[in-house]
Amino acid sequence: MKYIDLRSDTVSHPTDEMREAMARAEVGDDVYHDDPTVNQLEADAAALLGKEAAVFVTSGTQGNLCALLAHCQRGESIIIGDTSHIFRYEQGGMAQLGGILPHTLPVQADGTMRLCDLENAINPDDEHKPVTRLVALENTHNMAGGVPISAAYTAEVADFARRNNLILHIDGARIFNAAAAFDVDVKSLVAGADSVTFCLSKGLCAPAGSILVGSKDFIRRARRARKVLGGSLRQAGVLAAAGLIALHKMRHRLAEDHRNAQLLAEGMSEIPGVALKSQNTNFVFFALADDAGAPLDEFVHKLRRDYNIFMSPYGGESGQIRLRTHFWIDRAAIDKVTSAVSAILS
Ligand code: TLP
Repeated sequence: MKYIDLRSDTVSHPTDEMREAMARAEVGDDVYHDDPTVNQLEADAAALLGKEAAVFVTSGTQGNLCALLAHCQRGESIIIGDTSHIFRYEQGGMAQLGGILPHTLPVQADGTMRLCDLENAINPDDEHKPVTRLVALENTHNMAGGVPISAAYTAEVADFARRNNLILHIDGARIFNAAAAFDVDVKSLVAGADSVTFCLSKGLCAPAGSILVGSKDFIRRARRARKVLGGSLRQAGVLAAAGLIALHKMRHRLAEDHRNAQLLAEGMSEIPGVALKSQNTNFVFFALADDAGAPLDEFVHKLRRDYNIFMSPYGGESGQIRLRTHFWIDRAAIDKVTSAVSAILS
């Protein structure tokens, strides 16, 4: 990349190996289940997460929406974190298109919801209330700063869901970052979940596409939801070919992104005028100290104009800047970033 783009891991480009595999991909019409590359990707993804079946979807947003539409009826309610991506950044698709009501709970600093809050959020069998159908977790938790959610906590929520006849869905857009952070088999992080969405783009570098996994019957219903959302692709093998490399190769290098995020955080924290806020997995957040002498927008503008470095002012009033490391951010890029920030703030 000619520039250093830290705004998100969604900005990562496909690797050369992916582009070559895409050019060579065997394809067919996936609506007829005829695309061998998509079929391979779905089978491998289901096996890797320990579920019966999988469906390739266009995006994380579509995967989450297909899951909710397949699990819930109109007028039903789901329990979900108030800072979850599904609630905050997916345009309320569940309500717009599925008539599903979100019952939000506060997300704690570690990305979890308290079990007592979960218990209290289930509606009684009362004709005044929507039926509570599902609980959703997010791993890693984006707005909590990329914090990974442990297998132990997920198992507790899965147990809570089972006891109360609820479905557990995980928005695991970055579930492989969580697996890398804990150095565990990803199966352990999703063992009790009925469905999981994860992204092949973002840190895994595929140009597009996500996967939704679950039981065979659930995936059959999710495919129907994908169709009505216009997400059923034809010769999608060209994308799935990159997805296979994401799944089998790129997930093994995510710990390197986490180490780079740590180096970036350390480097930034030594610069006068920078107040480091947090670092988890591949996420780094910082603010400018009051005496830094540079308003946030001007700082971000100068980095882009003078150094080709892209950063994202995050969350408006929070006054923070969010950085994400990914495949295209190496150690040399991190050195360039810390030098540029020092120069601007000096
Ligand atoms: N998140 C994007 C933006 O939409 C905020 C980002 O830059 O982080 N779940 C989680 C936890 C996500 O972070 C995202 C993307 C999604 C779902 C949606 O994935 P896409 O963009 O593929 O629809």
